[in-house]
Amino acid sequence: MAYDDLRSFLQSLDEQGQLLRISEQVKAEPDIAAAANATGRIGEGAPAIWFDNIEGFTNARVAMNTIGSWENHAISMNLAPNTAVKDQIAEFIRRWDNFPVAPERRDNPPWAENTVDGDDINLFDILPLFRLNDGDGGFYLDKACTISRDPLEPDNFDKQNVGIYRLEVKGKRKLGLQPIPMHDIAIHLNKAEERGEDLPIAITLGNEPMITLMGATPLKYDQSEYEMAGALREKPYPIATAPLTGFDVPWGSEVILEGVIESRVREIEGPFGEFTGHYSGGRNMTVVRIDKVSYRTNPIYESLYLGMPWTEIDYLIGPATCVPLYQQLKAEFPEVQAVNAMYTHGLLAIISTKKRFGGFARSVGLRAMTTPHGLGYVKMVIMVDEDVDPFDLKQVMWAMSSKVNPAGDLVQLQNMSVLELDPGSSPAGITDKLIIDATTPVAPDNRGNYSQPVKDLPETKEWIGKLQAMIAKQKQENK
Ligand SMILES: [Mn+2]
Repeated sequence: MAYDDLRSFLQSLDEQGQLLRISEQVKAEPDIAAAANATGRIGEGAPAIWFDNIEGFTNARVAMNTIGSWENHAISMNLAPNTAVKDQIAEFIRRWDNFPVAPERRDNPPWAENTVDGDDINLFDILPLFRLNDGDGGFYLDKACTISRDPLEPDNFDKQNVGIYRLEVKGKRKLGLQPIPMHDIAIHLNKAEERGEDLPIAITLGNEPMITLMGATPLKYDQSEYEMAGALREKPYPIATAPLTGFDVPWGSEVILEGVIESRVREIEGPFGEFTGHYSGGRNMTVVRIDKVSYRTNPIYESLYLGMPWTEIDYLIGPATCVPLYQQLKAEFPEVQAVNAMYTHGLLAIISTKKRFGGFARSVGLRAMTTPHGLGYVKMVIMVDEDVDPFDLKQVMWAMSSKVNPAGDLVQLQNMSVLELDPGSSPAGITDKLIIDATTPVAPDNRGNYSQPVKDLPETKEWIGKLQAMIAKQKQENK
């Protein structure tokens, strides 16, 4: 069963023992963020956490860490909680091929229950805001979907974008928004600002998990996140029409904020503890004016703790980064076997491929750096042979240690693009990039003395089963 709203997802987490209700009274700061931070420090299988007894707030309900473990990621995809990571990614790839699935437009969205307009808007009345890290410059909405349209083609559904961008709450109806230049919203904003116009946006909070995953997935510019969400949940995605902008927004959201990014206005935003494990510092960012708010009665406020990896965001963007990179590479190079880009949003990617000819693996690594995601993220690529599993880091380290000769296996590209948040970039947003070719050279690349690889003996498989049975029997007898 696909989830139509956050509440049905929370119910499913609850039914499968993956939602922990914290009934003791907590302080909004620092308890909520500290507890969410702790979910990443208690080992695998951490649950979502729920707060409804928060000092100083009336009727506030907060959900954190909803996708913050492999179990919860599996449940978000309607898989059994114990589904192996590799199998979750394989299923992600399988469902991806159903794209596009047309959305289903519905009436009477639950968020239409309450509305506030213009100067009557006070976000602090509606959202129980709290800071995440002790060095943050303010309150952040970091798990909201922002919807925008191409100003030159407002009726083009495919170019309407759903993305997750960090939003600082700066006033009763004022936000700061970070549009990464490589992301689709920056293309929309650039087109609007070239014409001196504001860019209308709709921001949706408290969403079911699939549109959150799609908002974090680097799709192509004209691929609809709603049509991909339909493919991934194997059912048309329910959308509704936002009252002010007319944009398509999730039918089941808890809160919808509508307004504009003000044309050519920039203001200091930050600092904010980021996915890189470092604070971003204060930087000039866009300013958002909210003109209309629609919300469910007693909305559930969902947020995401972000800081030193791993945190919820690493689960959220792990498969969502691996799969589009794999699909985009595979379309041009069918030799590509697997992509592991789960480390720091794909600043490092590990790619396994068959080789058509000498130098081929390095070319695949270069192509990864010019995919939509690669432009802003893929800074280092480790290329491995087709029989090395990029998700098995022991095998990857074997390939690194035995297959690499720095004399010919490092390709360094100077002054390439990366997102400004990359702490090593200098100036911010510019970095050298590196391909480490840990594949076995093939002709005419006749370097090295690799001779014949040592393979497991044909009889080893049989002995694995035999030994396992004997060990189990021995354990049973020693009990
Ligand atoms: Mn998009």
